Amino acid sequence: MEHESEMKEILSLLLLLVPKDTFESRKWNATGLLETRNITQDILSGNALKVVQRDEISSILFSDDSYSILKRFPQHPLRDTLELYVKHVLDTFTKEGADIEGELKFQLVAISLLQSFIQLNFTGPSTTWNSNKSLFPDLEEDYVQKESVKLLSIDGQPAYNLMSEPLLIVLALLFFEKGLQIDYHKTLVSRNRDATLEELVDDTKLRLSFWKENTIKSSFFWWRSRALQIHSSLLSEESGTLSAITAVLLNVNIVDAIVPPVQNSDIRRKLQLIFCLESARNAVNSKTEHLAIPFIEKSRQISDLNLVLTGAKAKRTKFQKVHNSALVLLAKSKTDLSSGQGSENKKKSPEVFELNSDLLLERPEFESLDDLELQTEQDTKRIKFDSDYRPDEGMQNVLPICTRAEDIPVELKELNPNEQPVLSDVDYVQLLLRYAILKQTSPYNNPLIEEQLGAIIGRILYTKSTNANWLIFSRALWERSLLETNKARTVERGILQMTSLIEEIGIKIKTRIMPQASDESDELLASSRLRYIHQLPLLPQWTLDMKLAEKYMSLGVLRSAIEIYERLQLPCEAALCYVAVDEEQQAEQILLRRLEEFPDDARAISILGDIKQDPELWLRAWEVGKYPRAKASLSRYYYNPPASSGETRNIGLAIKHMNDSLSINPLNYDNWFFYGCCGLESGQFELASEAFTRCVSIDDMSSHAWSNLATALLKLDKTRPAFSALKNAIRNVGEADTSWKIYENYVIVAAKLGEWNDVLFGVKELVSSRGSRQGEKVVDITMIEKLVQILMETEYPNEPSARLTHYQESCVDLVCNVLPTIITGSARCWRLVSKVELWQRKPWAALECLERAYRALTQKSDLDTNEKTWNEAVESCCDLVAAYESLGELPGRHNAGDLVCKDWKYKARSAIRSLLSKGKATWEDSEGWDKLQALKEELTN
Ligand SMILES: *[C@@H]1O[C@H](CO)[C@@H](O)[C@H](O)[C@H]1NC(C)=O
Ligand SMILES: *[C@@H]1O[C@H](CO)[C@@H](O)[C@H](O)[C@H]1NC(C)=O
Ligand SMILES: *[C@@H]1O[C@H](CO)[C@@H](O)[C@H](O)[C@H]1NC(C)=O
Ligand SMILES: *[C@@H]1O[C@H](CO)[C@@H](O)[C@H](O)[C@H]1NC(C)=O
Ligand SMILES: CC(=O)N[C@H]1CO[C@H](CO)[C@@H](O)[C@@H]1O
Repeated sequence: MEHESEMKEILSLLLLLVPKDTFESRKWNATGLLETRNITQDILSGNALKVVQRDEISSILFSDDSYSILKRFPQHPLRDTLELYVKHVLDTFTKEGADIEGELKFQLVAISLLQSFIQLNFTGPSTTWNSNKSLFPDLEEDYVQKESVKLLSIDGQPAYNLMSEPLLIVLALLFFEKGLQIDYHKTLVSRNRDATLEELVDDTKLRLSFWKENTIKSSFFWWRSRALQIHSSLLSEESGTLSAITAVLLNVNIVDAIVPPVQNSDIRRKLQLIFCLESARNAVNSKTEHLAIPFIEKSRQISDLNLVLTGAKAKRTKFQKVHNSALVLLAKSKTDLSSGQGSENKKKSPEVFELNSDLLLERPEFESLDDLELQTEQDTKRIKFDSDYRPDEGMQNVLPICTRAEDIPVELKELNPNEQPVLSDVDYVQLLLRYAILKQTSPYNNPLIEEQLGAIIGRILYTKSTNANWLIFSRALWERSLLETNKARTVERGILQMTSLIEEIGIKIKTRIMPQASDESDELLASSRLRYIHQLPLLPQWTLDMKLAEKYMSLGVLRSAIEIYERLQLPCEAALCYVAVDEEQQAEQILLRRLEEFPDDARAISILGDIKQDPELWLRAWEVGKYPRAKASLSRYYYNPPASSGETRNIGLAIKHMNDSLSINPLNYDNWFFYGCCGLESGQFELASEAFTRCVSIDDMSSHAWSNLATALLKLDKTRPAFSALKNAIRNVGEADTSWKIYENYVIVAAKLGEWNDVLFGVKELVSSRGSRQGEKVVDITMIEKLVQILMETEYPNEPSARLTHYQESCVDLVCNVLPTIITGSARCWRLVSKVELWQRKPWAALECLERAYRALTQKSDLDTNEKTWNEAVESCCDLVAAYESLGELPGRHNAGDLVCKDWKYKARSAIRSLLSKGKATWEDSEGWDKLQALKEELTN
């Protein structure tokens, strides 16, 4: 195709949202795709709205034909009107444009609409586009706004009422759908409720595979995923549908189609990098953070970012003399990547940073790197980061930690912690994503986690640079202020920062905290602010206020929180606020008022249902909007009905309702888990195994889910798969008190499969973790006997230099080293130890074991009263005597002519005598007594 490579390059640079200069400096062909390039340039200069004002574009968008279609609204529904309109626009573009250029231009218009919407609601600076003027000149603006917002409802959730220019995003979404020839039945704009999520996913996959080598379509897929993420951010909760389709769209093939693998260029690497970052971001946005971990790890490999968290001595303020231990994140970008950012980095960024406000940016001063494990617990100012702190494997990938300074990679050790090098912008983005993953997967308000989070933010904010990107920098400031509000010492300052940031972000005003805009044009600002918007977690303007309100709530300042929610017109959130302080009446009133105006707000109906615990309301919420949480509430209700309802547990209904909820939102881990437990409880093991399989596909580090999956599989006689599930459970098991149960199952299943190495491993874990607390009671002696029997069947190596097999070595360690530390009175155990000592040709040690067994048993306090104890003691005495006899004269420990026990006869006799004298009072007539007497006779002869 003519201009193929040029087109690929244009689309790549556009996906990367490179600075205008970078784009201009490429060596383009003199002819061809000229218009496309000019339009792209408008978008890259932060002037997306100018695109629709270009003559050749506006003559299509706003032609007489177009207006005659648009006039159908409001007699006809807005959705139908726009369907016709967008179809008309696409047809006109592809009819008029020469070969590919028509389709390309159509895509560029879609991108312009999307970027303009983002600028208007996320990043600023504000610009002018007036929907009613452009498309519906005769209609009331409010009416167009309201009807447009309605089209953005999905999965029962309404979109935010007061967003600016909703029609822009609606159009962008429709343009992307039309460009991919998605039919009306499968649309996500005013989603058709009869199309199941499965159908939508299959349809998307079909298109992806059909066009997997088509560059323009691949770019369409990618941009559509971005648009869906924006759509998702306009809702109060995550939407299963939007997250699932985004994840499908972000298919690795799209990178290949845009820059083929043969072309191992810098651009390709950058595209792969943002692809990974966007995939990770989707997982973060949809609250399935564990799915982000492989992508974030891949991002690190591609960009070659080197990072590690470690300890350092630090002074926190100018006035503080003592040095405390603090955490510091050492990080370094691969150099050629940051210089590869080229002209942009050399040039000053449009916004200037002054970071010396004491109040706002108190920064620690690091003295030297420090081992973390050296810290003492008594010193409360220090971080307790003791040496057995062991973050799990996944979290190690999110934030690698070095507890000892000597383990820090050389490259990072050389860095001055106070003046770390500037990172490339994408690496900052990566840090912010790692931050989000860590934050979302960690317990709230855990001081150690907060320190770690603080260290990440510190690494972003404390770099001496006048070139930081506005979006990255303001996000870091925002997160930092949220962290500050979690600490008593800094909570007021945190709130103050939040408030001023809300005022400042997006508005070009003279500022104290935020970067100040120099005299550059709005366009330059807009483009640099938009550069990484598709890789970072999305925060529309109003959600900043919502976070502030949440913060007020958590501090107990109810009035301020409610004021904010009312100003933002978020009745559901205000109602939840009242519920939190047990003012249900108020909450109900707010919701009822909302429902008068918006009777189809499924989320509001469902929340009302939650307050009143009324199944009718949940059913209605499902009916009007298929709101998945309504069904989840119903499910939990029937699983555990309130006493007042007079109902009893109905697992069948609980399962049925949860099944419905999961069909709309299949990305909810907790709901799958609950569903699985219902399956186990009701004996539906296929269902349970499906459910827990879904759980571990969302979070493969959940030991509980793996273990429950194993339980279900065992019931289905799938022993081998159950065993591998248990292996995963064990890999991820923490220090939880219940972990021994998992090991116990593991041992049983491994034994069933004859995996003796695994049995051994499990038994050892059990003995060492529980044994130290509960002693020999927890020892599964039968299992250990089995293990010893297997050991006995092998040969102890004859050559002194020969090595033991792994099994032999490990079994010897368990029986001879671990077991003796916990057994006290069990002759059976000691006999086992003795057997193994003998196996490894240590008769002296074997004899010692039997002596210890004898001593333990003869010292038992119920020797006089309990015949069983007496008999056991007699038996151990017999064992001991027999051992003296057979082992006594063997060569001894030193192998220097010494014997195992030279005076064995004497010792044997005194052992018998001592036991006889102990039993004399009670057991003179017993069988045991006679046995001892006979033994004594034998010895004297
Ligand atoms: C310029 O156009 C010619 C012919 O149309 C093509 O062979 C060449 O690859 C193009 N160059 C670039 C940089 O796209
Ligand atoms: C593209 O832009 C250049 C300069 O910016 C202008 O000279 C040229 O006429 C434009 N071409 C088209 C087709 O818009
Ligand atoms: C747009 O809406 C405003 C206010 O709702 C109305 O006054 C105006 O007539 C409408 N049309 C135009 C072209 O602005
Ligand atoms: C819901 O139940 C149907 C019928 O039993 C089953 O085919 C489907 O897989 C279930 N859905 C989920 C999400 O488990
Ligand atoms: C409704 C709303 O929050 N609008 C905001 C969208 O974002 C721009 C730019 O940040 C703000 O100026 C608007 O106030």
